[in-house]
This record gives sequence, structure tokens and C-alpha cells, in this order.
Amino acid sequence: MFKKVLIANRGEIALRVIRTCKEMGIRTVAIYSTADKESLHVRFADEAVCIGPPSSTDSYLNIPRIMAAVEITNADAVHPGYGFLSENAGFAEVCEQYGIKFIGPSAAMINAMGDKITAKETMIKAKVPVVPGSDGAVTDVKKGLVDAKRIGYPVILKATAGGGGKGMRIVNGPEEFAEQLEKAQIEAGAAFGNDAMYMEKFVEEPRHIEIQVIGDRYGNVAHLSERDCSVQRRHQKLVEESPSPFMDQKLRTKMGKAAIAAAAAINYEGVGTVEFLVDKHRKFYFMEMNTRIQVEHTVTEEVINRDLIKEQIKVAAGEAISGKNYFPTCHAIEVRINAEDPYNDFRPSPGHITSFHSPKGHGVRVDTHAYAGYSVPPYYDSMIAKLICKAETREECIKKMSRALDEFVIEGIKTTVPLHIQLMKDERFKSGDVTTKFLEDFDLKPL
Ligand code: MV4
Repeated sequence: MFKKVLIANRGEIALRVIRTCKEMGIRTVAIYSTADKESLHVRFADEAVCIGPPSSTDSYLNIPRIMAAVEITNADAVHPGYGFLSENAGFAEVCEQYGIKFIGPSAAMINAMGDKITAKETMIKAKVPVVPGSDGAVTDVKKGLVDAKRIGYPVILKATAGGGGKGMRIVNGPEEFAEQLEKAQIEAGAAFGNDAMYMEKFVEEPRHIEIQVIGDRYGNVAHLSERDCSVQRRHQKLVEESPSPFMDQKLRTKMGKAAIAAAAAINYEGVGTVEFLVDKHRKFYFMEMNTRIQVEHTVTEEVINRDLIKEQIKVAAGEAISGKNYFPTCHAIEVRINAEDPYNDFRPSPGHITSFHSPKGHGVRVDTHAYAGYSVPPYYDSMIAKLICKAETREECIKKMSRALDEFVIEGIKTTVPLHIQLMKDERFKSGDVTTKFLEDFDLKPL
């Protein structure tokens, strides 16, 4: 087992990893920017190294500075958390070269899933269902129009270097094709330095259902059931739950098998997530694979009663998994509390938290680095807490979440708490009839 893990991240996930390491008897090193001096991950780690000024490029994204912190603290492993360098193949490679275990996928696995055309071709070979689309890249308008006609409008253009919704364009008919392709290429070129595009049939009002997987270095892969992440806004998830209200055991078995096949196709080692689009006919299609621990891993932890960070560290250290799949034994919902104003187009609302009280009680979990007196810096992601509730049924879970949200006191900044309070009372949400379009149609009333 590792002796000392450096956590190359900040906020709640840094704290989350520190907690598990402590329970496993592993020493921890926090890194921090000058903006995070007062952050709890700095306080609760065994050691902490300041690596630079607030700007991410000079701190949490700065590989040479992080490697210097690894060297001076003698850490033998790095946990990248989510975001920042968690899916950076270059960082994984540098760690490998220095003999430091990167608690995440290898550079090869990141690259296999990072290029979306390659990923899709790999999935087709592994017999994982994909959305019908172009054969490889869309290089010119003339060929693209022929392909789009065969696929049938509406189609969606996606950047092969993209993911998470960046560089996507919907095309409703041939008259729009040239214009949308050019716009998408310009956008993708600016965002990723790569303007290669591919095309798919546009699946209307899909659900976003993802399967948690885990693999070890001996070739065993298992699934840990699904999370429904359909409640999103501009590709930012706001609510996640497990089991999905749309799921039944037959579909879970099929999607679980597909997710395992997807991970096995790239010899996946570690914890990962296979994202699917699911249409109203219960047809599911591979969307992308995330090769990191995700924000919403906690929902799975609650329903299968396992510490996923612990499992992740164990497989990274070379332990074998049992290979058995896990199924939900209760219902869990997570809401993301962001320092944003839901009444003002979700504008970031950083600043000083004057008062902070977390909900408590049976079945209530809060993962946060915030506290009364903490200042939310304006430089990073706006998520300041995750509230996770679990109960025997979805209905009970929603009631518990409503109760917990009512107890949440955060003063001094604006947060997404009022949005969640109303969501939990929404008839459509309560019925489980939620697609990725749901939040667009949701109108927030003054409290
Ligand atoms: C799609 C789609 C419909 N049809 N692909 C968005 C994020 C990126 N991973 C892929 N995304 C989509 N791909 C086809 N062929 C709709 C989306 C999409 C979406 C997916 C999941 C959750 C929220 C979404 C919001 C808008 C669009």
C-alpha cells in the first residue's frame, strides 16, 4: 500500500480523499494556491505545500510545480481528484516517469477515451451500442451532406476532441449544414486546438444515465449500477440519483454488461464511468467514458454502501477486485450547492460566508470544504457543497432532501439551495419524468 499520497486538487474532493487516506493509514499531502490558504484540505492533511498564486495555470494545473511538491514531500502516489489534471495524459505520464503512482487511468486509457472518434470505433468493435452516425470524421460539406441525409435530420455535430458538451451543434436540415459545420469547427479549434468533427443522429430529449465501473490490473471489471444525471443546466449536473427512476432490472443488466464491455475494451484499471444517452423507447447509446472519480460518486457510495475512493486506492495499489457487480439497496439523491445566483442566470457569487449550518440527521450526508467565516474564492469551480440524502424509497428520499435543504443555512453569498428546494416540490421531478431538457423548462419562482 502507498505510504504517502499527494492530493493534486482542492475543495471538497481534496478533503474527501484525505478522509479515506487517514482511515487507511496513508499519510497525506495537500497542495494549495495562495487563494486557498484557509481551506480545510490544507488544515486536515498531514502536510501542505503552497504551490503558487491563485490562477489555476500557475497552481493546480501546473505540472512542474506539483511534481516539485511530490519530490520535497517524498509522496509515492498522486490522487488527481476530478477536474484540473485528472484526465491529463501528460500528467499521468510524468508521474509514471518519476515512479509515482497516478491514482487514475494510464495515459493510454485517457487517450483511448479522450479522442471521441477513436472511442466510438473501439465501442463498435466491443459491440457497445452507439448512436448511428458518420463513418469517422466529417471533413467537408459535400460528403457531410450525403452522410446527414443517410442518417436523417436532425443530426448533431460533435468535436472529436470535445466532451461534456463543448463544440456541439445541432443541424435541423441540409440548408443549415454548411453554416453549422463551420461554426462548430471554429469553436472546436479555439477550445481544443483541434477542429476535427464527427456527426450523429440527434437523440431528442434523452436521459443521461451513467454506469459506475471498476477494473483491476488482472483484467476483472465489474459495474456498480447506475446514476441518473438528467437534471443538468448547460452541461452542468445539478442533481444526481441512484437508482434511476427510469431503470428496471432488465435494462440495468443490459447497460451494466455494455459498460463492462466498454471498460474491458481498453483494459480499464481504476474507477470510471460509462455515460449513456437513453431514449424514451429505453434504447441506450454510448456517449463517453470518464476515466476519473466523479463529483457524484457519493450517490453510488450511499446505495451500495462502499467507499469508492478506498476501492480506487486499493486497485491502484494492485489489489484485485472480487469481480461481482453491485446493486442499489436503497435510494440516494445528491444536489450540488453552488455559489451561484439561480435568480440571476446562475451568475457566480463568490465571497465571504458569514454563517453556515449543515443539515444533519439520519440519512443525511454533506461533503463540503466550506464553513462560517470561509471565503469562496472567485478563481475556481463554484461548487461549495454536496448534499446527499438516502432513504428506503425515492419518495422518502425526496422528503428527506426537502427537510435537509430547509435546514441548510448559508449566508453572505447566493447559492443554488432555493432552486433545489423548489425542484424537490416539482410534480414532474417527483414523478421521475425527467430528461436533459427538464431544467430548460423549469421556471424558478421567488421563495
Ligand atoms: C447527444 C445528444 C443527442 N443526440 N448526442 C451533451 C454532452 C456530450 N457528452 C454529449 N451530449 C449530447 N449528445 C446525440 N447523438 C444530446 C446531448 C446533450 C446532453 C447529454 C447529456 C446530458 C445533457 C445534455 C444536454 C444537451 C445535450
